[in-house]
Amino acid sequence: MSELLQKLSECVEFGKGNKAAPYPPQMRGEDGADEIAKQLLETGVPPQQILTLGLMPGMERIGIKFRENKVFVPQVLMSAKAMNTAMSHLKPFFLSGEAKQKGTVIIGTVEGDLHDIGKNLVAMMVEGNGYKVVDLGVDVKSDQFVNSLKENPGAFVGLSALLTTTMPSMEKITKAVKEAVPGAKVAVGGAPVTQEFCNKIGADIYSRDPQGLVEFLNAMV
Ligand code: B12
Repeated sequence: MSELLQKLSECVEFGKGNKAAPYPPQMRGEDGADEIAKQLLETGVPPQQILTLGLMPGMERIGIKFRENKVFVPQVLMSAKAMNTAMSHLKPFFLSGEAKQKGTVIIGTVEGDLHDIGKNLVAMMVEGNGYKVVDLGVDVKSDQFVNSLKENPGAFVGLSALLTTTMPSMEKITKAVKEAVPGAKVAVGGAPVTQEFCNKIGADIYSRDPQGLVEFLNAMV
């Protein structure tokens, strides 16, 4: 069983979705995340273990490689795709409450900003590391974040901005969220965002990559 879990983590790390997938070339013809996740469930391995001992270690390894510039956006997207394929078999168990997730993260690209590639990547990595993600999309306004936070008490909020002109929205949203839900934690990120800006607007954490956010969340739960 541990061998299969190890294999599953490699499928996520190297982006092997299913047996038919030609990528990556060194795993051609082998079972992928799809087949292995099914096999593990059929042999009675709890979904929680498949997530924490199979999928998450693979996602963590790709997150670290991405931070170290050893892999790039396309490889991370392939990993996220493999992860999602496996998750489609596990989701019914999580939705039924049979298996637990570590927490909830509400994420969105701030008002006025339509860039979502980085935000989607962060969402995938966070989900891949065992959190429920509520993705509010792009051009998200303060009241949408506040309403979602009220619907998901205790959730963590993640804001993404790619335009210098939308950074003020980040400040507006951070203030609104903290005013409406005292104690709420807000993470900020995106190419123009800096630690200094994070401090200035009173957000709780800035990270230049998804892995930094995952590590912060893991330390909090
Ligand atoms: C793709 C792109 C677009 C696409 C967006 C498609 C999409 N679905 O996202 C389109 C063509 C629509 C677009 C439109 C525009 N764009 Co544009 N776009 C880009 C481009 C080329 C890539 C951005 C990207 O996806 N990067 C890859 C991702 C993976 O990186 P990332 O977003 O930074 O995310 C990473 C981190 O920042 C972090 N992260 C991101 N979010 C978060 C959140 C949290 C909580 C955390 C912890 C981490 C985190 O994790 C991610 C992974 O490491 C950049 C230039 C560039 N090379 O960066 C310009 C760029 C961002 N765009 C720019 C501009 C000006 C525009 C337009 C205004 C152009 C125009 N005149 O219409 C419009 C704006 C539309 C709008 N209202 O949003 C400028 C911004 C300049 C500035 N300083 O403000 C840039 C820098 C180009 C330039 N050099 O001029 N754009």
